[in-house]
Amino acid sequence: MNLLNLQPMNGETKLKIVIFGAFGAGKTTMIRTLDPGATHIEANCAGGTTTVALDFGRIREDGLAIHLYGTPGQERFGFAREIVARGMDGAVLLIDVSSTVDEFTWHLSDYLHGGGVPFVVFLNHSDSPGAHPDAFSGQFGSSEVRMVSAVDRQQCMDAILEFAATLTSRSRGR
Ligand SMILES: Nc1nc2c(ncn2[C@@H]2O[C@H](COP(=O)(O)OP(=O)(O)OP(=O)(O)O)[C@@H](O)[C@H]2O)c(=O)[nH]1
Ligand SMILES: [Mg+2]
Repeated sequence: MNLLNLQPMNGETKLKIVIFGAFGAGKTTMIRTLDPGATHIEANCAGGTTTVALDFGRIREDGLAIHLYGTPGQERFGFAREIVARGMDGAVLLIDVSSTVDEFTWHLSDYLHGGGVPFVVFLNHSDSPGAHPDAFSGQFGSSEVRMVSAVDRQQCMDAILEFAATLTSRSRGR
C-alpha cells in the first residue's frame, strides 16, 4: 500500500496541481480564495507575509478532488519547491501583470516547459493598478494563457476547473 499518496476511497479522481510564481505573484491569495479553509505556512515580511514552505487547499467538484499546492516564491526556497512539486499532475505559472516579468519567473517558465508536466499560465493581478495583461500575451510560447484576479473567486474557480478538465481528458486518452 502506498501510504504517501492515498487515493480517495469514494471513486473520486485525485489531481495534484502545483502553483509556481515569483515573490508576491499571488499564489497564496489564489489558494485562499479557492479554499477559504486552506493551510498556509508563512512568515512575516516587509508589508505582509511570504510563504516559507507551502500552501495547501482542496476543491471537490464533479467527482474530482483537486489538491492545490502553492510554492514559496523566494528563490532561496528552491528545496521546498522541489519537494512540493513531486508527483504533480499539472502546474500553474502565476504572473503578476502589474509588474515586469523577472529573471526568476523566466527560469520557472523554462523549468515548466522542459518538465513534461502539463502547465498553464495565469496572468494575475489583472485588477491591480498598472495591470497591463496585453503586454504578456505571446511571451510564454505555446502555453495556454488565462487572465485572472486571485481575489475573484469565480474567475479563479473557472480557470482552475478548466485546467483540471484538460488534465483529466489527457489521462483518459492515455
Ligand atoms: N488586487 C489584487 N491583489 C492581489 C492579487 N493577488 C495577490 N494580491 C496581493 O498581493 C500580495 C501578495 O500576494 P501573495 O498571495 O502573498 O503572493 P505569493 O505569490 O503567495 O507570495 P510569496 O509566497 O511571497 O511568493 C498580497 O497583499 C495579496 O493580497 C490580485 O489578483 N489582485
Ligand atoms: Mg505565498
